[in-house]
Amino acid sequence: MDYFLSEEQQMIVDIARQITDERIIPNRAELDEKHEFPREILNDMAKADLFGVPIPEEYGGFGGGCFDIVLTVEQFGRGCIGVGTAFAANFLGVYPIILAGSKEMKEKYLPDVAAGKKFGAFGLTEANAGSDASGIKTTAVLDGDEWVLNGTKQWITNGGEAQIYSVVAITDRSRGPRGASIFVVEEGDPGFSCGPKEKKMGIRASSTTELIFKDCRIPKDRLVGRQGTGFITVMKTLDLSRPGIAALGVGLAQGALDQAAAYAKQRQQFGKPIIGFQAVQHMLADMAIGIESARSLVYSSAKHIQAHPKDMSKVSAMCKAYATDVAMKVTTDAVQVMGGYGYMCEYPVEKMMRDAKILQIYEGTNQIQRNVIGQEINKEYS
Ligand code: COS
Repeated sequence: MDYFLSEEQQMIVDIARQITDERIIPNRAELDEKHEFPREILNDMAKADLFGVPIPEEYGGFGGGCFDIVLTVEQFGRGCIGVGTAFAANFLGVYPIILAGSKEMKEKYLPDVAAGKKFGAFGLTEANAGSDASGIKTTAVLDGDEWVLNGTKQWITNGGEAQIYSVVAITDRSRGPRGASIFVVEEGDPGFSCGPKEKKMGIRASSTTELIFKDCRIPKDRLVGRQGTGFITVMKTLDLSRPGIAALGVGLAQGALDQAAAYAKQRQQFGKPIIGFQAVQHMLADMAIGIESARSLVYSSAKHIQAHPKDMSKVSAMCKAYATDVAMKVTTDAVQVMGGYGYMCEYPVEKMMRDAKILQIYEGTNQIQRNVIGQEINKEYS
């Protein structure tokens, strides 16, 4: 379907597509098998200036919006959402600085992020604070000119690989969500370490670790925005980032359909290619309908967010939940179309199906997305 992309948008898609075809697809099976972080591929993305896509122009970026990042990430998702997650989670780590950081903080970090020299991660989740984002226990206490952080973050994407961590900590427990603040913690800060890499069902190319703060001391000016505004910035960060997760889902589902359709054309049973059987055709047709409707919703949501940054929550949650549910269904059906071959590791669809599951879980489960949508509908009709 033609989405009438501008010349610049088409250029982003073409560059991201080339990296996906030449660098991600040929290496994805090995990265998955070895649980290997795709450092070299990320360097290629940096050389192609793709880390600058959502960074404002005055800080060395391309000044793109949510739609531009969605187009980029969709391509990477078609190749491997482990690699795509490493790329996208970098921005999740950097959005708090873009949304709420001071000019000095932006000048310090954003040019290096745009150049791909520094990489971001977002430290929100804890052992007992996942869906309940306001339940975090990590604390930050001001001691002279330094903040002292204590606590442990769990399942942090890009842990151990990033240089810049946006970490959410409680600065005033009595104020509930209004008592959380965000801090930039840098790799090498005293008292900060990362746990070992987690072993995961899928997206094994991406790194997932704990972030451990033991009397971690950071300068006073690493507070992002004003004290106590952390929860709101977290919510806005997630609103801005979730369409990227949705786009990973669209790309992944497209990659799975490409595999299933190509297989169905060459696989012969009962004397003809299985694509000639209506049962298979209907499965492929449903996959195509799901993908195109998800893509349309993700693109229009991203454009809406770009145009109406104060009205992100509902469309962001809708496209995240819908596109990632589609990705789970399509990858599962791709394995079904390919039968026994689909289940074997030598074909990519088993990995795609394993990978798809995380999309329905991270950056807010799809149940939480439906809560967000439901709350917004409740407000609209009150
Ligand atoms: N943008 C701006 N402000 C928001 C917001 C948003 N999207 N969502 C909530 N807020 C504000 C509310 O307006 C409220 O402000 P006031 O204190 O002025 O009333 C405050 O934040 C608290 O909101 P609420 O009471 O709705 O918070 P809850 O603790 O009930 O949490 C959900 C709501 C479930 C939406 C939130 O916890 C959430 O998104 N959870 C999922 C987190 C997640 O994605 N975890 C995975 C992280 S992987 S990186």
